[in-house]
This record gives sequence, C-alpha cells and structure tokens, in this order.
Amino acid sequence: MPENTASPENTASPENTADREAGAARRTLRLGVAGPVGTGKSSLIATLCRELSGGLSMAVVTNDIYTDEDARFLRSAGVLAEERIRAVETGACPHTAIRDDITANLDAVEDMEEEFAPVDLVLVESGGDNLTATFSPALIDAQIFCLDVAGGGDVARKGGPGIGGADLLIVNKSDLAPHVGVDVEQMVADAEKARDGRPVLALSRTDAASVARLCSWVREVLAAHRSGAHTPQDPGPMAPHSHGPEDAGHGHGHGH
Ligand SMILES: Nc1nc2c(ncn2[C@@H]2O[C@H](COP(=O)(O)OP(=O)(O)OP(=O)(O)O)[C@@H](O)[C@H]2O)c(=O)[nH]1
Ligand SMILES: [Mg+2]
Repeated sequence: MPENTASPENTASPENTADREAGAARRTLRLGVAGPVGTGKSSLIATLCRELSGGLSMAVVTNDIYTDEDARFLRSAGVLAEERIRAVETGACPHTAIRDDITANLDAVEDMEEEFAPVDLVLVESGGDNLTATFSPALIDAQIFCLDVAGGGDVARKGGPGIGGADLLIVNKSDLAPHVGVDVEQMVADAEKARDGRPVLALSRTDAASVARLCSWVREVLAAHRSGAHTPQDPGPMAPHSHGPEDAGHGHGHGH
C-alpha cells in the first residue's frame, strides 16, 4: 500500500488500537442452547438464571416456531425480570432463525444489550429440533447442545454437528436414568469419544453438584470471552434435509 494513503481512520495510533481492542472484547457473552425437542433447554436456562442472575446482568431470547411458549414458561418461573426475556417466533424450521437468517435474533439480543446495559450474559434458546440445529457464530459466542437420557443412551453415539462440535454437551435429566434403563456414565463416555475432548456434563436440575459444574463452566467461558482467550467455534452446518414428500430437496423457503 502506498505510504501516502494513511488516514486518521487507519493509522494504528495507541488510541485507535485501544478502541479496537475494547470493541473486540465485547463485555456480553452470548450463549446459545440448542438440542432436540423437550430435552430440557428452557429448564436449563431457568436454572442458569436462578443461579447466576444475582451476580450477573442477564437476558434471554427464546425461539419457538409458532408460539412464545418458552418465554412464557421462563417468565412464570420468576427467575429473571420479565422484560429481560424476549420471544422470537421463527415461523419456520428452527435452525433457519439461528443459522441462516439470524436478523430477528440478533435484533432481540442487541436491543436488550442496549436497554439493560451493561449485560454480562445473554442466553439464546433454539427452537426444539432434531439433532441438527447449530447456531451461527455470527449470533452467539459459545453454544451448549442438550440431550437427555430419556431420548435413549445411544443418542450420544449418533453424532451430528451439535453433539460433535458444541462448546459443551449436556446429558440432561440424569435423575431419570434408572427409570429409563440408561447408563449415564456410558452415555457420557460415548459422547466424549464423539467430541475429541470437548467437555460433556451429566446434569439434573435436582443434583446440586451438577448444577454447580454447569455454572462454573459458564463463568469460565465468560472470563475467557472477556480476556479474549475464547474464540467462537462453528460446529458446522446442519445435514441436508427436507420436510416431507411435497418438499423434495429444499423447497421450504430456505437453502442450506
Ligand atoms: N426429571 C427431570 N425432568 C426435567 C429436567 N429438566 C427438565 N425436565 C422436564 O423435561 C420437560 C421438558 O423440559 P423443557 O425445559 O421444556 O425442554 P425444552 O428442551 O425447552 O423443550 P422445547 O423448547 O419444547 O424443545 C419438562 O417436563 C421439564 O420439567 C431434569 O433435570 N430432570
Ligand atoms: Mg424450551
């Protein structure tokens, strides 16, 4: 680049460098929670709000296809001020709004970050999907993928981008394991094998030690995010799919 193109904007003065670093180290950690329908995503978010909102400024965005059911559940749980919980009605298959066209979610996240500034932690719940939904790293900084023991002990071996690449894999509702004949330790071991050493946590909202481990993980990621040591990872796109015979290929309004 010719020397005389230097302008006040692109001169690396100490002030400009400091501004850029401050911008890069955004205070708020945006944490996504994805996973199949009914695996306990909203309950996990309610638990995090209950445990962490005393010390952290928090907000929640939920995604439902047709309703604001999850937001209403969280508001009624009384774990966070109602106005800090927003619903995005996706109106289409859930991964679209968290991966392909993230505008509605990003608007909700940024609105609350501005309104309740400073915000430490925004939790974004994906609409319940199958095993394929993952968040775009343009929307969130880190993501949890949530399975439950009632879905079967072999689910952890089935793979997919969330199981393989999310920052944390939760094997939820471990209290139900004896009732559904699942060996939680084996399920965790299978999941660890599928994840190249990324963390796996057996969780039950009735097991205080497991809840404490979840909270420690969130605090560690928040600290790493603030220090610049955490880099958002993309677990990879969902598998190609269709929504029925009339939807051969990708005729459902969006491409993957
Ligand atoms: N036994 C047990 N049940 C749980 C636990 N966590 C959640 N549940 C129950 O599992 C069911 C589904 O929980 P939700 O938190 O609504 O699950 P979700 O993944 O948000 O569901 P969708 O948003 O519909 O996909 C509810 O009946 C919860 O009460 C747990 O740790 N143990
Ligand atoms: Mg939910």
